[in-house]
Amino acid sequence: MREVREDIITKYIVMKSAEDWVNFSNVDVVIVGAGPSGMTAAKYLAERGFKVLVVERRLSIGGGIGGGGNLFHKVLVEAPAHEVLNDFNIRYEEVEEGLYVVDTAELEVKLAAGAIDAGAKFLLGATVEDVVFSENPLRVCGVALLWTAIPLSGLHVDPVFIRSRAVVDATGHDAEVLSVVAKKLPELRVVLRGEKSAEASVGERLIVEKTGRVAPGLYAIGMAVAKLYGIPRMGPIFGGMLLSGKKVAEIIAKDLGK
Ligand code: 48H
Repeated sequence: MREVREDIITKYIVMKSAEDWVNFSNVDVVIVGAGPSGMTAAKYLAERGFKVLVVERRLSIGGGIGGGGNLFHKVLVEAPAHEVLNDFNIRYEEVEEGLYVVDTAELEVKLAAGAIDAGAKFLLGATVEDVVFSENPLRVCGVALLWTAIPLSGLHVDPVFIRSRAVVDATGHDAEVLSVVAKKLPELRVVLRGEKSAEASVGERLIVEKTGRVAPGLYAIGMAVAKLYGIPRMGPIFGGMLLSGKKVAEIIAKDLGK
């Protein structure tokens, strides 16, 4: 095997990471959260030629996919969201007409692979804790982030910033980006109504319907949409998450002119 000195290992890890940080300090779209909706949006946006950064708090991808339903390793997907599965080359079994069962491990790794192959960049272990905004014109134009280990440590450390033309809240049930904006930028009039108890088909339909722009530069997808508009939860059926991610890519493409 080729020999390598320890300092050389350090040098290239730090140098190449820093190159990525410089390159991704200014992007077209920041997607906060690498769950099903965020990774779906990342692929379709990157395919359209946008520079896309996915920021994920954990060291793993998938968000709520891995937990399946009560840790059973399958989720359901309903038509027409199987078309998204086809785009990502994810296998499924049709158990009833228009109703499909998907393996969670395959779903999460192939959503990530699809997004990465399309050109999206993933930054793991980083937490978005605030947004960047401009007053004139009034809009969200980036995020503030910290390595996740920092908030966990309780140390007082200032964040670094990423500028972007669009920020997508794909943080799931907690809608963390929308929550910060609701609290700190009242002029953007973001009010979170809170997610409702389960009514699966209604939740699935409304999440896709309501996916879109929340304020200039700010978009919501997936369960963050449920939290924002008071939409029912749906349990381990993921068609709405996939279609929400796909829809926001179309909306952002229109807004940003591609
Ligand atoms: C960086 C963050 C931050 C932050 C959170 O929860 P997710 O899987 O989100 P969705 O909306 O794509 O999918 C929801 C689905 O998994 C689900 O929970 C369903 C369908 N529930 C139905 C029901 O009835 O319960 O992923 C969100 C991701 C996670 O990986 C978080 O770690 C990450 O976002 N995240 N990343 N900065 N501030 N907050």
